[in-house]
Amino acid sequence: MKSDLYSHPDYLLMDELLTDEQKLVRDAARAWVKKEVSPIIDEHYEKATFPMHLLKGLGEIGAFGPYIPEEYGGPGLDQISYGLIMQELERCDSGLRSTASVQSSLVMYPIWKYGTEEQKQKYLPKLATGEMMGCFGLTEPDHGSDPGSMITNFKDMGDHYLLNGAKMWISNAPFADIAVVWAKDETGRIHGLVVERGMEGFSTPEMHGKLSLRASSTGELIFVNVKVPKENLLPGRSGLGAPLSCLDSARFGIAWGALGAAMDCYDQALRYSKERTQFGVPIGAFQLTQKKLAEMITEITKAQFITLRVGELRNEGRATSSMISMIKRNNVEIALNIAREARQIHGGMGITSEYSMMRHMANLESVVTYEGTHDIHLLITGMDVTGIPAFTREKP
Ligand code: TGC
Ligand code: FAD
Repeated sequence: MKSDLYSHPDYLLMDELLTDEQKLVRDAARAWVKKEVSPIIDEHYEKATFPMHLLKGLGEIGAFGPYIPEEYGGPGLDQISYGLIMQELERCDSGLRSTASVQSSLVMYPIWKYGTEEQKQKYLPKLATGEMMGCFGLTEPDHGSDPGSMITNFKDMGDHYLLNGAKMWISNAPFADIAVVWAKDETGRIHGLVVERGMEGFSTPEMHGKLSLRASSTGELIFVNVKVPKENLLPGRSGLGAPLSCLDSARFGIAWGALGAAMDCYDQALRYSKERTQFGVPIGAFQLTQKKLAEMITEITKAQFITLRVGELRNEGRATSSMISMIKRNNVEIALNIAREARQIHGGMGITSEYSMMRHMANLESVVTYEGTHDIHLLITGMDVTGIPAFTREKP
C-alpha cells in the first residue's frame, strides 16, 4: 500500500497566524485522512463509488457543520477551522470535500439560518454526526448559471404544498435522506423546502459517466406531485438571495479545499523532483523544473494569505459575497494550473494512480464549474468593481 507522506507547504510561516485550536482541528483532520482515506481513495475513484463507511468518521472530525453551535450538535468552531478541515479533505480528494461542504454549507447552514427551532432540533444533530445525510437542489437541467429562472414550483394546497419539477447535478442526491430544495411559489418567489426520502413522487436517480469527481455521488432530484408538509418550508428567508447566501458559505469552503489540492500537488512534485534522476542529476536541478516549483509555491503562498484574510473577515461578519467569489475563482484556477505542472514534473508516472495529480486535475474540472463557473465569478468581481452587472445581454 502506498504511504501518504504529505506535509503542507508554509513558505511565509502562516501557521504562526493560526490559533492552537485551529491547528489542532487541522492536524486531527489530516491524521484521519491519512489513516482512513488515503489508502482507499483510488479504488473508490476508479470504481466511481462514494466511500459510505467514512460518514461516521467525517462527523467525528467535525467535517459536518464545523461552525454549527454545540446546542444543535455541531462543534461550534470558527470559520478558519471550517476552512482548514475542507483543506485537509480536498488535499486528499475533491469528492470527499464536496460531500462535507454540501452537508455543512448547503444543508445544515440553511436549516440553521432559515429554519424553525423545531426544524433545527429535528435535523441538525443527526446531520452533524452523519447519521442523516442531505443534498441541495438549486441547479436544473435548463438553469445552471442562471438559477433565478428555475421552473421547479410548489402550490399551496391548504394543508400541504404540492411540489413539481426536477433538479440536476445534485451532489449526495443518490444517498441523501433529505434534500433542501429551492422552488418557486405561485407568485414566482423562491423558497427552500426540506424534502424527505420516502415522500411519494420524489426520486433521486444517480448520474453516471462522470470523468471527474468520481468518488462523489451525483444525481437528479425528480418531483412529481410531491406532497410536502407545510412545516417543511424554511420560513426565515425567501428570494434568490436565500440559496445564494448558502453558496457564500460553500464557496468559502471550496476556496480552502482547492488550495489543499494545490498544496498536495506541489508537495508531491517537490519530493519527486529531488528523487527522480535524469542525465545523472535530480530533475530538481534543472532550471526549468525549479521555475515550475518556484511559480507553484508563489501562487500557493499568495492564495494562503488571501484565503486566511477572508477567513478572518468572515469570522468578523465582514466578508462580502464578492470577496468569497474572488478566492473561490482564484484558488481553483491556481490549483488546476499547479496540478497540470506537477503532473508534468512526474513525467509518465504522473498519469498513473500512483500519484494524485491526475485525479486532482480531473476533479478540479468540476470544481471550476460548480458553485459558479470561473467566468461567472469573473463577472461577480467585475460587477463589484464597476457597479454594472454584465450577466445578461440583449437577447440576440
Ligand atoms: P441578482 O439579481 O444579482 O441577485 C438576486 C438577489 O440575490 C442577492 N445576491 C446574493 N445574496 C446572498 N449571497 C450572494 N452571493 C448573492 N448574490 C446575489 C442579490 O442582492 C439579489 O437580492 P435582492 O434582494 O435584490 O433580490 O441575481 P442574478 O439572477 O442576476 O444572478 C446572479 C449570479 C449569476 C451571480 C448568480 O445567480 C450566481 O451566482 N450564479 C451561479 C449559480 C451557482 O453558483 N450555482 C451553484 C449551485 S450549487 C452547487 O454547485 C453545489 S456543488 C457542491 C459541491 O459538490 O461542493
Ligand atoms: P451553464 O450555466 O449552461 O454554463 C455553460 C457555459 O456558459 C459556462 O462556461 C458558463 O461560464 C457560461 N456562461 C453562462 N452564463 C454566462 C454569462 N452570463 N456570461 C458569460 N458566460 C456565461 N448544483 C446544485 O444545485 N447542487 C449540487 O449539489 C451540485 N453539485 C454539482 C456537482 C457536479 C459534479 C457538477 C459538475 C455540478 C454540480 N452542480 C450542483 C451544478 C453546478 O452548480 C452547475 O453545473 C453550474 O452552476 C453551471 O451550470 P451549467 O452546468 O448549467 O452550465
